[in-house]
Amino acid sequence: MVHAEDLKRRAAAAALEYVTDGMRVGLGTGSTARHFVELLAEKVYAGLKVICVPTSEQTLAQAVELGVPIATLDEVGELDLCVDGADEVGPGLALVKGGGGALLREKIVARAAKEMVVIADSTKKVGVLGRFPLPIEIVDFGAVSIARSLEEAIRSAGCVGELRPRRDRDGHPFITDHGHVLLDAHLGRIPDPAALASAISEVPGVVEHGLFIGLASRAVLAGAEGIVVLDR
Ligand code: ABF
Repeated sequence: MVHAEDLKRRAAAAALEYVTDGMRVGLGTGSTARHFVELLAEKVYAGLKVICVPTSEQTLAQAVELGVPIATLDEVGELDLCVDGADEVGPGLALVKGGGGALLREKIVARAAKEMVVIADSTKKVGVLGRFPLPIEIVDFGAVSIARSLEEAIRSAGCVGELRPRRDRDGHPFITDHGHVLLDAHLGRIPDPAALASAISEVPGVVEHGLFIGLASRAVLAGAEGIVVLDR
């Protein structure tokens, strides 16, 4: 049996082929993106010229440590490519992201990129999104009231389930890189991701949510049988 880490690394390695000299590249967050940054660093060491924008403090630290050239998004403006992991890859390359808590920057970076390539092991591919809890980043002012409005919004989009505050390893509220809190919507299934995305976005106090719709242009999925590339 192939180990999940090997599959993630294979997906990351396959996505390297989309990176060419001179590109401005968004770097994702999570264990699969971590493999990508490691492999990209080897290419940079061998002479590839890129400038990268990390999607989290974690990825920034890794890139700096490995000598990958870094800039802020405002310094580079537009990106040629963004390579990031996902928690679920659904029909039409709609994604659930944010299990690592970096969804806000991930979405800003993905939106600023001409192309977003998702890298994952093939178990992330699903027929219906929602088994993985959907992260929702909110401000902490009026969090109880925001949560109540969110529950209504979720029901209005045809979903059932429960909202739970995300906790860190010490049991404290999880605080994002931008100082917000996260709620996880345990829904089981999301029959209409676009309807849910707009219902959530309409709730005041919501900063961002982990549904990425129309952003990924390609998914590189690694399974025991090899690499499968899906295009939107
Ligand atoms: C990030 O990393 C997230 O949006 C997603 O939550 C996660 C996937 O992590 P992994 O690659 O570790 O499965 O891209």
